[in-house]
Amino acid sequence: MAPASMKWDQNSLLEKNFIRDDDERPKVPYNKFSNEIPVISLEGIDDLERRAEICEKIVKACEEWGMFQVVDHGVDGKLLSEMNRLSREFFQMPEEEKLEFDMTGGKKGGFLVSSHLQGETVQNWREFVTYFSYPIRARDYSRWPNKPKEWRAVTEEYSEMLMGLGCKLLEVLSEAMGLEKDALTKACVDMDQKVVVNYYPKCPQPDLTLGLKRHTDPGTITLLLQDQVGGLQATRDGGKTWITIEPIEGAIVVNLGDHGHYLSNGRFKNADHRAVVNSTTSRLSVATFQNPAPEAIVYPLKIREGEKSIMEKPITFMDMYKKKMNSDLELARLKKLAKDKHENLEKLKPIKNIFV
Ligand SMILES: O=C(O)CCC(=O)C(=O)O
Repeated sequence: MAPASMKWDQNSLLEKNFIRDDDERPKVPYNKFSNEIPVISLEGIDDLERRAEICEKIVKACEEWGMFQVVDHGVDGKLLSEMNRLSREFFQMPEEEKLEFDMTGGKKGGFLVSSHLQGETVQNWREFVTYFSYPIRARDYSRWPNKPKEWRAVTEEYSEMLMGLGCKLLEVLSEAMGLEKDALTKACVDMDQKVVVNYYPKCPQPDLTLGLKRHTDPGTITLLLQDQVGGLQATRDGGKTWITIEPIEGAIVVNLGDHGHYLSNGRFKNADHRAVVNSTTSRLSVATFQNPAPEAIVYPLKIREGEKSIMEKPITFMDMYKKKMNSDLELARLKKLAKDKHENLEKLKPIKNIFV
């Protein structure tokens, strides 16, 4: 049977389990775009002189936001449109067909509604489908959707092109740190890639909820393809203010994750972001996460003069990931506890008044 939340109710009021606390609710509209995140052309990146210019822009963006957009990136525009088109088709399939790829119960890849994090107290307004594409030897095609018909061929090509682009960008960042070109990819040991296709249905009360709550990505670098609707937001002051990233046809949004942040000893930011929804139209995004192998050691590759390491000691990526997930869940649990306590005290107020 379909999970109850699959029946996205787009007309009536939002169910309680999607309602965020006031401090998390979006205040900046999904379509009020900012141009603060730089758009960088990669045209001529292999040409020495042009490379220096491009590197400078990328480094500045990583130091300020951990986020930028790339155009002229070498990934065929037709492939991007196909990826968008087929992804939309996937989500438009009837529930039963999507649920053929159901990922509940700890399966590695497939289709899921809302948040898959156990213990998550408020649900995200989204569905997604995910598959693990690298290393190739670990691919489990039984967990990859094979519908729509062309999906598998297109997603394979897409994964390969994005792996190439991700590695190219990591070369630039390695050079900027004064290291060998392949330093960051080597630190990943054997780079993993996971693709998550997000679908955010139309929402009756978008001001009360989020498509995807505020987070930083755990991995090295993420490449995001978004449609032209808008909804990706970023903050660099701990969530006090937010901007909405402008969707640009054919562009890919790049953001650094925690692993990239630690390897650079905090010089490059791990982009703090979220997705908001709207009541007019559904939205689609495809996030390609380039992650280190689970056993890769996380520790700064370069500590500049006068700096201290931002990490106490080296840990594996798997341990880093577990720690992050546990602390996110713990934070959500504590927040809920505090909220419940407050609500119970509020309920008690009229009773107290009887005795005064
Ligand atoms: O949909 C978006 O714009 C953001 C997606 C994202 O942050 C994610 O999948 O981790």
